[in-house]
Amino acid sequence: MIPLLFAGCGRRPRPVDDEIPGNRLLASELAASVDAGKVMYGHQDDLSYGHSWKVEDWKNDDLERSDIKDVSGKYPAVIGFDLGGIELGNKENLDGVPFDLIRKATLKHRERGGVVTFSWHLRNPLTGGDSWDISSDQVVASVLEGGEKYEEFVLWLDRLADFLNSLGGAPVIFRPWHENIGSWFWWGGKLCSPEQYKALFRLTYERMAEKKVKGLLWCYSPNGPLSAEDYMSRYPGDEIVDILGTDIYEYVGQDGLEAAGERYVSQVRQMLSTLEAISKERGKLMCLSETGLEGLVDPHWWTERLYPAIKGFPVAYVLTWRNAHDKPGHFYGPWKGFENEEDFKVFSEKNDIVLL
Ligand code: BMA
Repeated sequence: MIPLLFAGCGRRPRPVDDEIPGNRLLASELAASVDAGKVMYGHQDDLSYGHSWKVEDWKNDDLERSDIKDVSGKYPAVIGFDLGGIELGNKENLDGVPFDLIRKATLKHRERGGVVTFSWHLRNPLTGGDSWDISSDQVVASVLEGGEKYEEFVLWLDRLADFLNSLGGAPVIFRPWHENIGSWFWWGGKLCSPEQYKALFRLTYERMAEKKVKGLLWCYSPNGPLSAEDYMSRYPGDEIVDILGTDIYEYVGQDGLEAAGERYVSQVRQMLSTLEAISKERGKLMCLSETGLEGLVDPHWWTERLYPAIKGFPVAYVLTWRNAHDKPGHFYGPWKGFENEEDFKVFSEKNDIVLL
């Protein structure tokens, strides 16, 4: 549980524990921003690569390039990185980003006053496949205490803890076991019971505490939209979770772009209104932990879709997914020269949207 001091914003005060001041500070920063009616804009992998470039020599690179900055003149307030691969002791994550670069970028962004969030697309400990390997529904069972992969999984958690400890207490948002109601990751809805899922989350939380990892704010982020009941069906508990998140993307189907955009706005608003009620009741922060439209095929996506979707909700941040440097159509943020640059600029200059 993260100690929080919320001044008169309807959230329940929580006890203060001076041993872990970093996460208290970060939570207060997020709460203050929400209370001021602001939403921080975030982008995945922002300082490590962009649509057509990547940092080659992280040691000698100041990590000052950003697709978002190229377009808007400012850095995203929130940057996401993925820790997939840390569990194996790899030097680079699953997308080829060195963990040393992630550490350097995290500290740099933090110094700049920004917020960093980590997701974890880790390997499948039972089959040896990746996060998306759903060939067995025994994986979560196998890593819980008494399971055949328990010891190995604890070693994976310890490697994660070692990396987090190497940040020297810099506070970050940690968002493991995401999109867990859908069934595309080995910890997904049809791949384990709610009790097994909660036990997995708890094991992760407790192991980080045992390894004395400081500075984590824990985010729970099922794929939305969902009813409150479905959202809470695998909720690990108020004593663990600090931020209620959700991942919702816009998908263009047979009915075309216009319908997809309208569906997206309505799904996001429905989910955020559900989250607002839960977060008020439980004294939690909330965010749109992942979102976007692949390839930004709507030239007015920022001002006519994302902005109306989040307008008026107390979301601490929204994060659009990565601009892959090696897959030309796989991008969710603007980049210099792309047609919806101007629309992003207008979005980024709104009074309630925060960049740095
Ligand atoms: C997914 C895609 C993949 C990537 C993964 C982890 O959504 O972007 O290409 O490997 O996230 O970053």
